[in-house]
Amino acid sequence: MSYECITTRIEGDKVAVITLNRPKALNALNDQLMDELGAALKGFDADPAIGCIVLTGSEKAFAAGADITVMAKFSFADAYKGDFITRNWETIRSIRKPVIAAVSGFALGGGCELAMMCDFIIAADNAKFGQPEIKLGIIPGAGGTQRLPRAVGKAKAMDLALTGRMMDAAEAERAGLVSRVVPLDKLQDEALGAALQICAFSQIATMAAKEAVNRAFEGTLADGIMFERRLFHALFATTDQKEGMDAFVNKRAAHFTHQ
Ligand code: CO8
Repeated sequence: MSYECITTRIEGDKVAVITLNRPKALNALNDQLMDELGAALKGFDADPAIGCIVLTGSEKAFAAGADITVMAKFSFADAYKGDFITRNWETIRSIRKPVIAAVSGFALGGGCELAMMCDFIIAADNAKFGQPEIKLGIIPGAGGTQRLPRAVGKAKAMDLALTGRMMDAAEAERAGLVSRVVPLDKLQDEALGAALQICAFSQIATMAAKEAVNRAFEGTLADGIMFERRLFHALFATTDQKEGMDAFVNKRAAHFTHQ
């Protein structure tokens, strides 16, 4: 499939890399980009050869937000009926394989929200995160007021949403928004390395781990603990569990078959 606003490639036969590609607009999100991203994510999620997906942008921008030139003319009816850029948002949430955001440069507004939709964020040292919508007379509209406080706590989320200031990579790591910060020239290798590491594990186990961790954000602690327990028990029905534990006991490397 050919795309105009993203590019895709496969690394090591098992990692899908999706690159946002609207360089002149700092990868601002529009419906075409989001439709293409949704289609690519769904395709890779359904491809049994793919174990992990990396979502990235350019050195200057992961994504500088939703496309302001499109939104500038919107009436309430346009925004409400059109569901601009968010009509595909749930697609991202429905992806069952791990998705890593590799962020360099600006991740602002919808760009920050898109990064937060991924399972974890690896940032380059030049990354800048923020929800600057307040400066445009609006508020975050794709989960920023909900996911950011869950990631960094109320105080910092309020600060970012109310002042519109940007947070650099070091602050984002301290706050818990990103899992690792690496020099810009190491970002792609670091994300690919993490993705390949994930691919080497049982795909059933990585999917279950993703599902269980996500439960921590969407329900009560008691529900989440029970959900985790059930998945944990279910994994003893897999060949990969037998292989993983046998390999440990016999001091050899495990070879998972994703069964
Ligand atoms: N939309 C459209 N174009 C953009 C955007 C954007 N979000 N961001 C940058 N661009 C364009 C610029 O207009 C410029 O285009 P041109 O060269 O044609 O003038 C080009 O990208 C380069 O940008 P700058 O010259 O501004 O580059 P700088 O390095 O000087 O500044 C910044 C970079 C700081 C990132 C600056 O471009 C900026 O502030 N951008 C806007 C950031 C922003 O406000 N983002 C939030 C947008 S609102 C949003 O995301 C809401 C999401 C809600 C989703 C739900 C919808 C229903």
